[in-house]
Amino acid sequence: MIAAAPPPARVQVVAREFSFALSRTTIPAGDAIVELVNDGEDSHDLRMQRVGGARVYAWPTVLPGRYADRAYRLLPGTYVLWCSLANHRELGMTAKLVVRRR
Ligand SMILES: [Cu+2]
Repeated sequence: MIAAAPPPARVQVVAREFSFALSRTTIPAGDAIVELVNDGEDSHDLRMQRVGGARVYAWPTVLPGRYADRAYRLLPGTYVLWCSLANHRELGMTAKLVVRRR
């Protein structure tokens, strides 16, 4: 018998000038759908990296009023999020997401 995989965790990252607001700051490890929503007036993107990890997860640049979903399988850890456009990160577009063990 094959156990059903748990449904993916979901988190929404709302971008504005100049901040990110997360719908949840902790999700379980495994499959996750992270949705970047641009609620601002400028374009924004999203980059995410696990502390101690090498991979940088990337979302495309999203225009105002648009969104982009990406599905990834995430290991437990603390992830740093930021916008890579212009100097948005320095202006405050950074956040943390904790992925905990199931
Ligand atoms: Cu930005």
